[in-house]
Amino acid sequence: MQSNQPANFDRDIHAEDYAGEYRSVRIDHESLLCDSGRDYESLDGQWRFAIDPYNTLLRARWFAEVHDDGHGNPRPADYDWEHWKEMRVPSCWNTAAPEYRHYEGGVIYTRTFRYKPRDTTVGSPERVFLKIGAANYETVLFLNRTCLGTHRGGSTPFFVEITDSLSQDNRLILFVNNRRESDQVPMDNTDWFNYGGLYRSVSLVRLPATFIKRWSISLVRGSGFGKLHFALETDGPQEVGKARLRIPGLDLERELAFTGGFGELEINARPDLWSPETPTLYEVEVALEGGDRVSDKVGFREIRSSGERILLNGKPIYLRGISCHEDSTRNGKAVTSAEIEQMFDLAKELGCNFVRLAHYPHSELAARLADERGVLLWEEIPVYWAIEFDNPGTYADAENQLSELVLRDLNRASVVLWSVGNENPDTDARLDFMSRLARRARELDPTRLVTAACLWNRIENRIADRLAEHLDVIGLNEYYGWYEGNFDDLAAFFRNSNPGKPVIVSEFGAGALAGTHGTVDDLFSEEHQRQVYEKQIAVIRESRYVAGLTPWILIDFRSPRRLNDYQRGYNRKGLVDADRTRRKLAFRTLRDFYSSLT
Ligand code: GCB
Repeated sequence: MQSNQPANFDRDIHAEDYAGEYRSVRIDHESLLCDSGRDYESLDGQWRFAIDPYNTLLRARWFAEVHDDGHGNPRPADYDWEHWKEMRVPSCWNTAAPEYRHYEGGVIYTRTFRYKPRDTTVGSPERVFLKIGAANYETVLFLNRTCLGTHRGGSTPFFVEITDSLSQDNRLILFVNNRRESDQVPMDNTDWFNYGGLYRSVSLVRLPATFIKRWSISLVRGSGFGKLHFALETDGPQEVGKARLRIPGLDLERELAFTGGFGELEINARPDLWSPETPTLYEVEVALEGGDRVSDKVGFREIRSSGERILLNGKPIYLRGISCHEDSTRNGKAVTSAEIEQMFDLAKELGCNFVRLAHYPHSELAARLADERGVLLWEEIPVYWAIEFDNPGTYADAENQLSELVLRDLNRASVVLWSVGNENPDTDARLDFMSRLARRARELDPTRLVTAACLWNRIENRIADRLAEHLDVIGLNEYYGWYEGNFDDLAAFFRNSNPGKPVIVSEFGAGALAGTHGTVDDLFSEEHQRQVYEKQIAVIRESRYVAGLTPWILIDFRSPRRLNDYQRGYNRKGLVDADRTRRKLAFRTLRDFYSSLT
């Protein structure tokens, strides 16, 4: 207690700065570990759950489980973990029960688990980490009465070392808060539903004292597809040692020395190239001498831009794409692997070789499936609309989310574009903010292209955004035929623009309620949506510098901003309805266009 506090100060009810203590230990991208090929112990399943709208777990330190008044007398507790309702992890609470549908704020998840150290033959004790696949938006983590830190960002994974906090019987508490705030990324206004919850898996992983923290392998750009770059980072006391890289499919085995926990290597190799037509993946194994080992399936491909073209493996490629949200009527953002497969099935049925995963990092499973199925991906962070570009804390949050996404998916051949934002006003503060993000993406990953979905200059009716100079590919959102009524302006728009770089039309579209028919002039009819697609395609296909498109959007999605009688809480610009059963007329229009290109 501080000395200037009154004698009757009671921390539980008077301390309004209670949150600072939890936020002082940040869990960020530095926590990320390479995942693949490891044994996980799942902590998914039924947890105990309560909504905590006043953040009392944090204010009154419930996690400390103190049940006396400090003088040995019992004191009542206002929580009762084991009698709380059950909540399945992973899931979004909004879809779990009607009473939670529109809840935004703090919730408490808790469960117990048993732990016994594994017998280790290597002599050194094991280290134990928790992985949280994703929790929206801020998570404060407690194990056995101790706070282990706070993570911000609702769509990326994070890890926490729990070795020193473990006992045989353990209580884990996660305080998850999805309250929308103007200084967050995204901020409080978005055109999608703000699902809450521990909506990706929670697991435990045991590692040796020194382990492989991260590794990456990729084709060296400009090497004529004949060189691989391999990099390795270890964590633990043994900072100098040897690692072994094996790619059995290439008959390749190399030894690598690491010092200071880092090592890298260039290797002559000529793998079969990964592409949408031939999504070849190689098993890659990495092992530390006498210790840790990991493996993954990796594809090798080169992506770059040249003039107004995007080149995949040295050849121009037209990106036949579609935009997608991570949303299902049944599970919200906690999409199942079957639902992700279904999304790719629909994209494939359209003839797509490319998907824009808007507007935030989707499940890492999406990129894994895209690797296997030969779908190129645009991945994005939720720097959306008017976030606080002049707020350094907001920048730090955005940069951290970008770093977590890039580090998570470094070895995914499908991912070819990092998008640093969507539809942001062209202010000085935004230019500084987003150009720094573009630099950060390149620093973490020089092998891919950087983009953003930009707005156009409304006064001059052309592409003109100061951010463009910092991007490899300009994403362009335009809604001629929907928000902008006059189609003639669209042709003029493309004529007026001379971007000097490849452009992806990252959005166009029109709302239509599946089953609603009318004339081409009836808004929200399938016929009107189809006409918008026909007219857009007629102009876009003639453009010299358009290297691809991802119309908005594959599947209708929940949006609390959409309240007219056709919408009823859904954005209806999908080519398929929210139930994923009915294809609207425009589905065929886009499919026909894409099939004419192959
Ligand atoms: C946009 C946004 C997207 C919206 C869409 C719409 O420009 O990028 O998030 O959902 O328009 O439907 O208005």
